[in-house]
Amino acid sequence: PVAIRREDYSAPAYWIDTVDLTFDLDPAKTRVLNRMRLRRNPQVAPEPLRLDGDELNLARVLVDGQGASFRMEADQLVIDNLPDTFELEIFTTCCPNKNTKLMGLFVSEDTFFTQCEAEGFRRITYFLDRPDVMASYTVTIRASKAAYPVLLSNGNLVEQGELPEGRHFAKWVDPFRKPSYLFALVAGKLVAREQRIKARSGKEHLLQVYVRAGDLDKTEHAMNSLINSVMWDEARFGLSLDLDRFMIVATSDFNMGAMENKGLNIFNTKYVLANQATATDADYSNIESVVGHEYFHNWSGDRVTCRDWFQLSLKEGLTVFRDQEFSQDLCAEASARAVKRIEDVRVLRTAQFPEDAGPMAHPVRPDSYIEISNFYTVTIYEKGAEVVRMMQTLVGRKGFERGITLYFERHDGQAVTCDDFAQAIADANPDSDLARLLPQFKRWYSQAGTPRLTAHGVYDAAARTYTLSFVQSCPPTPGQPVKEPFVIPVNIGLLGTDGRELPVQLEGDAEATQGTRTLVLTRAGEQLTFVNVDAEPVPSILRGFSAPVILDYEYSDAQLLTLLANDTDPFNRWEAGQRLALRAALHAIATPGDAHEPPLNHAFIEAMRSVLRHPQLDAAFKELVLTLPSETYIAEQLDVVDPQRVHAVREAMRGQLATALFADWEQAYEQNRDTGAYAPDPVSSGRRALAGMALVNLCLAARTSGDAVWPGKTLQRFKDAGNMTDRFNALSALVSSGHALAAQALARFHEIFKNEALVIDKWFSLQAGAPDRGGDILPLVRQLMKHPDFSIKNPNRARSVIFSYCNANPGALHRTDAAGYVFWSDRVIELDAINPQVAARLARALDRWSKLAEPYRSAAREAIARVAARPDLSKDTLEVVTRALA
Ligand code: HT7
Ligand code: ZN
Repeated sequence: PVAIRREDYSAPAYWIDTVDLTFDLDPAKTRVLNRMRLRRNPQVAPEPLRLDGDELNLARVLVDGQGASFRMEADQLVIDNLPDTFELEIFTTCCPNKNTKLMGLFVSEDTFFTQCEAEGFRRITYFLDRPDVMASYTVTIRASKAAYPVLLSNGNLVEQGELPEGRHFAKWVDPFRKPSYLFALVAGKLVAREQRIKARSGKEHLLQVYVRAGDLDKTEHAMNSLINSVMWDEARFGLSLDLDRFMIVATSDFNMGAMENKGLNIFNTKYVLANQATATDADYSNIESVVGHEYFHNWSGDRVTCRDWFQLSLKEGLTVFRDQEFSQDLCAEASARAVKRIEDVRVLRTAQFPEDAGPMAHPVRPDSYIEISNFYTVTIYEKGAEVVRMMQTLVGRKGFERGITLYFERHDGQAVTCDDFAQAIADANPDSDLARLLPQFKRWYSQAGTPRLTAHGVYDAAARTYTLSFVQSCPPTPGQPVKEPFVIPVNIGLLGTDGRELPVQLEGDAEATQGTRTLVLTRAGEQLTFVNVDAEPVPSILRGFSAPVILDYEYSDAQLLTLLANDTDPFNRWEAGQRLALRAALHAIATPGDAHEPPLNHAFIEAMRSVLRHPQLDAAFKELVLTLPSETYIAEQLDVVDPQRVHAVREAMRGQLATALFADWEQAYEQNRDTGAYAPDPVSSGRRALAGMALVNLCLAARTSGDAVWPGKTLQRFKDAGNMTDRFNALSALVSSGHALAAQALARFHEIFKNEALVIDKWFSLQAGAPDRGGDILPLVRQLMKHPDFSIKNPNRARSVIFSYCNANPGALHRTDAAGYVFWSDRVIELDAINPQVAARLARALDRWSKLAEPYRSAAREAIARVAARPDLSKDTLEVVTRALA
């Protein structure tokens, strides 16, 4: 397969102005008539028309109504000698019920759906399937009325009626020009929750959430999230809904979370369906942010789209930033905003930092790809969002809103680049650091890898100054051996040793300011001096995680304990606890001789006790502080990783916290267990999270002590719970502590929820992701795959078993007998024949193989090589395994 390179971009040789599609839906053979008006692009030297296609059966090609000569070059349909403007008619058929890739037109539970991003439209008809070709669409859908009573596409329904032989039709016109990747069609037996809303402008809109008949009672939260999203985008950025009708449809077979097709968003059921009996607080929160994310794409993605797929982060980074801000703004309390920020940073550091350090590392704006689907990554999404956030930090919140307004005014209806976005934010803020440093700032788009920022502080008592020296560097990444310095905004505050926040005054400042100050670093090394400092301070650096970097500062334990107890910045307060825990883990891993020495020291345990007992701290924040860094995050800090050692040390730490804080866990459980009538708000979900954590610890401690009281109480809680969060937390406590009562709870859970697919996913996932004890998880996973409810073809189910084991359970995957890797390679190969996108995601599970200690390293490499050697591998999977072996 050939690599597509960003530098090879050229404008299309033809524009498509209008597309008139007629679908005759039949699961086995759907007929698609595509009538387009095209015109030559005068800015490009004349060349033949090359239309993309994939797995289509071509029946007819007419140019201006006449049979035309054409040829096929690989998957492209090529037509020479075309006039400057012409009408092109193409008639094809495809097989939706054989479409296991779930790209293009497919059938899920007797309903037709489409997925066109990034390159799925070419599986529906021949087309210039690239985002800079924007056309006006008219779509007519014809189908059996009994089997497919609801017929949907983008835009407005302009006509509908009966046809002979029990068929009917609907005609949709989209008032906005759009690229093909935003096309959508849905047809099936669906029902909708509807809500009419009035926007600020006074304009009325119809909002609809379509699901299967039995699921209507699970759509209220998605609808409320949609209403909140519409209101928020108007209030925060002045961006209003531009459609009369906005539809969301849920499907249980979907490769990703959701898709922002214009006016007709298609969602994985996981991000739509919720009621308190079946969905956890985490599900509610995910639904809110994914509904928001897709809605916000209506502007950042649909109204202004990407010129080419290298610019993917233009819409994805910006839209993740917008959904993160939305979720934060919905929090009434500042502490809940901080919790959301910590959760977002945790995702970045446990998933994106490893990606940046591994074989798939790529810049936020990549330079090349073989299969674009492989680049829907945490780098494009989450790191891209951090780049946008840094822009906001550099221009201020109001300045950023001005920049967004200018961006949409300037580029409405266009397909543009990341450069265009950064330029608009800078142009709206000409006196800002961003405008001054724009070319250098844009290195965040072009350079891969996570920068390391090393800081060192020196206090001069005589001069009453405190000098911080910073050195930044960035490791080589594939194709980028050397990096230039980044612009790094560093939010900083100073604490006295008594924990009180000090005023900060930099050399040259007229006066001191209270609280956080933003330093803008630009050079490989630089020094900044604070004046009028009465005693050696404790620096609180990178508050709020103001830049996506690894910060090295040689904090003493005492300084970290001061920050943990006192920092006014909740992010750094949490971070201090994480640093202490990480330090303990790394020390224990490095000294295997001390196997019987417990990893956590007295000071750390007492600090955790203080947090747990703290009368002012929120339950949600406590839960985050008391969660130890993940095995993946710990492993990232090591040059050579023995995954079993990492697992053993972290388990020992968990056990220590469970036992040492036993009485405090009991108290935390009793204080937080009752949250009143169920509501998924941050305060009550925080209390449920802490109560759940307490149960896990109480069951874990019971395992060591042999006590039967808490496992018994946990089982009772499982049975009596009034909502899925409490029920699932109790079940998890029994399963993760390996208690004998887990078996009956699991059986009962399955019996209650056997008809709820999303809950059964949780049931599978919990078991496949459970802590390994003596190699018991792999045989269990093999058994789960034989369960009548398991199907590898359904991506959610495949993820719940196979991914939960391979991607989220390192202690169980990395076995000295290599059986975990063999299982992984078998599943990648099996999935690749069904759904290459899902297979390629699974293939990423061994990205970090080269860091592993022996015997894991050689065995993992062998497993990857085994996959790479397969003939007929999809280019999706081939790209991932080839890069892993490079
Ligand atoms: N923009 C959407 C991306 C997406 C996608 C990409 C490849 C294959 C299947 C897909 N489904 C959705 C999702 C989003 O970021 O909103
Ligand atoms: Zn998106």
